Amino acid sequence: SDAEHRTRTGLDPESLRRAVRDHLFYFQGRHPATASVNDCYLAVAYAVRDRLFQHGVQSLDLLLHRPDARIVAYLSAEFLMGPQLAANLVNLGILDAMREAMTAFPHDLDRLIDHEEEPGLGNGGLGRLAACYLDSLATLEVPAIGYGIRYEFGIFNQQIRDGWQVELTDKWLHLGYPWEIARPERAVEVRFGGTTEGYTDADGRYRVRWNAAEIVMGVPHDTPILGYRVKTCNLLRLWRAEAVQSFDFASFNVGEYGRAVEQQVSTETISKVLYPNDASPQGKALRLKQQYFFVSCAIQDMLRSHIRFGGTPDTFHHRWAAQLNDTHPAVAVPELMRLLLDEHGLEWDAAWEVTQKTFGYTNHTLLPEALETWSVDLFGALLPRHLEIVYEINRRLVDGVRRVYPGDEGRVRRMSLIDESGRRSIRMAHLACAGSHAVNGVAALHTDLLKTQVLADWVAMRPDRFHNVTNGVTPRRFMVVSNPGLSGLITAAIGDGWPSRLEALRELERFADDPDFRARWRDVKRENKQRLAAAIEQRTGIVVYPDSLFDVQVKRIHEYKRQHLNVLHLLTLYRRLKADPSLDIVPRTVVFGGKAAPGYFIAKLMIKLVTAVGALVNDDPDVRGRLKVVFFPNFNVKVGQIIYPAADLSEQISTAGQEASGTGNMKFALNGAITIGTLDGANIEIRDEVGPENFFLFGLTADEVRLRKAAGYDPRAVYESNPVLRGVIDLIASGALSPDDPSRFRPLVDGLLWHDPFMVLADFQAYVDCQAQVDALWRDGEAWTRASILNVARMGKFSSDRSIRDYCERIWHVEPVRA
Ligand code: 26R
Repeated sequence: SDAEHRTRTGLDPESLRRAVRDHLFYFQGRHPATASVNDCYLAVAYAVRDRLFQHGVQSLDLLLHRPDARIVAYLSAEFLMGPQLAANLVNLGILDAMREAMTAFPHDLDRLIDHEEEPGLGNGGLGRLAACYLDSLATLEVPAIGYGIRYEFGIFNQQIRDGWQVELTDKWLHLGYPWEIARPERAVEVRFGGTTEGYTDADGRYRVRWNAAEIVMGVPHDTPILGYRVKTCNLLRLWRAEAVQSFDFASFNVGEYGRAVEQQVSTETISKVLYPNDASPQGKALRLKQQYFFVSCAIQDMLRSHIRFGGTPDTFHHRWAAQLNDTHPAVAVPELMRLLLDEHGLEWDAAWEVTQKTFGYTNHTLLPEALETWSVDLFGALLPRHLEIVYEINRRLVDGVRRVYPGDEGRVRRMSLIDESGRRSIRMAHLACAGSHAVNGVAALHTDLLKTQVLADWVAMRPDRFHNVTNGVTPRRFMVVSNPGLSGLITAAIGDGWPSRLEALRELERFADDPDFRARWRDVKRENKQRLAAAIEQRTGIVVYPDSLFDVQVKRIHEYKRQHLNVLHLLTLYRRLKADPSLDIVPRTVVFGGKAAPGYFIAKLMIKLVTAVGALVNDDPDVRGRLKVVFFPNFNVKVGQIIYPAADLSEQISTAGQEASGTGNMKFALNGAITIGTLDGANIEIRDEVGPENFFLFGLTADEVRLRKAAGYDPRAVYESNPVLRGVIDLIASGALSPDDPSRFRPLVDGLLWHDPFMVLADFQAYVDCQAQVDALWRDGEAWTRASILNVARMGKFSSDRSIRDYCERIWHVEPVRA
């Protein structure tokens, strides 16, 4: 009936209210009056999901009638999606309607939004970028599927106990995840191990058969991805590993129940847990299994659908543009080759052309320890057929290099897919380059360094395949959802078109000198800071003052990101105050947040150092509350949504040349924070856009870092010659921050004094001087506000919509499909 239909699709408060009541009553067996917060949350989520699927079915219908349309497959081991409820309500345009609908229930909408737990299926930048790109693809009406792994346990939850990080299992599924739908009927089989054998087929052609030792089922779980105020609804398709049969009756019958269950348990470990490393890969067999598992599921799924829509294997690339999000899915290259050669009977050259035209590869890091390699032995044991294919790709590659550069065996060794020094291993970045028609970096400097250093040999051979696509973030989540105050103010000034046309923010420039507008701008920031102050007190017990300068560094904890440089500045301020308690200083609240990889000792020590500095300064009577140091626990997307809107100063202080792009830098600036940063990653482009007078720049350039190292950098000499630096280093070394264990921070101090690979000491004085400029601008509240407004006004370039347009034009050659 009509009324029933509206209960599933209606967007007005009354239909929504009916929909929520319906779900509560008939699906959860709850009476509205006694429903718990989780009951209400699930009911609202299901009501919203109905509306998403309504759009989803329409999107699919559209594709059915457009078999010529090219679809993007974003292959990523990580998708850091963040909370879904508020973002979906915003994209559907029913946030207010739902808020009104929920007045009839015992828990209001904001309580439910706050209750939602996020699926933390990613480590940091790379996984969150994938999520922003899904939002933009849908918003730009480009058909797309994100393919990944449905980890049962995502990134660990971080607790701080006695100032140290403690890791807890992330049980994101424990209360039920309402946004996905399992599709067991679309399961595929993935094989591992065994041997290969050659044979001659009916046409007399030599073929290869893979006799695998193990079979696993991949079961897709789909989450609808709706664009902002459009009808396009794409898909995030995550694969869960399951045993082929849950009981091995043969073993069961002879009484080997244990063996049968063991088999099932071992199969299901494949999608059990996300590896928390955000830097150095461990050559773990399970990780390679995860990678091949989801990639094989994805490629089989794509081929199946291509053929069902009437395509043939040799036109696969007409239908699909597949992006490799770093090298984690690079085994897709030999997997597509295997399917085309062995299962669909294509010849090598034809299969190779399809493969290269299908894939693009994005590099996300230059850190040498993060460049993936797999030992040939492990790879061959798990994927014997793929190893043969990798060897054949390499044979042809090496032939090509020798043709172009006869006699240059050094170049052959450098470019080979196989690293022959030491235990033989496969260089996954080289495999990804070989199998792709386009390779890109994620910010101008990063692409430049990629081209001139890490992949220089590849550029020499195929210069036209290299591109830059500077990262971006979605303004829907990181402005509209998380900062309603600022968004409302902007909309009142320039209209409501900016969230999907972010360059329109430039119209704010004419308000930068309007005293009234500035005052309202400050009011919004203050409210956001109050909200954060409350969260800080609730989670850490530390009281902070919203009138102080909120100075924030949130990101994974890593030496190259230099949280310890920030700490050295704090101790500099502290020592000044101790020397002269009546000193007139700018009150600051310095907030840190971020997870350390569980096995990364120095990173965990850096967290302890921050909390130790907090313990030292926060209640010191000489400080009188003018310096507060907070470590906000368990930084994730949800916490970010509280923190970014409340920041005055954004710390982007990595060693130049180390941070590929950074995306937190964009989230801060879009929320009116001013950046203090180095010429690294996308900072450079942010500064170009907002203007050097609205950006606090300090530190060595990437070139200077390189030259200084080449000339023999001696951190000890810097220490000896700078009394302020000596003061703070000595303070840490003295044990005053760790009376219970005076030598606790010795490893950190010694690392800085004797090695300092990230040039912390070299940049120390420039950083402290630059912070003094920050103070000076802060003291002029009007000038600060003006710079804040101009930052937002000029950040339009950093919408992920712009990034996705770049990918569509330069790399994927795909077009929107409009309803
Ligand atoms: C374990 C191993 C293979 C591994 C290494 C590195 C796993 C995950 C990573 C994470 C890296 C690739 C990452 O997140 N890189 C970040 O990508 C962001 C999006 O492009 C950039 O903004 C950020 O600068 C970069 O560090």
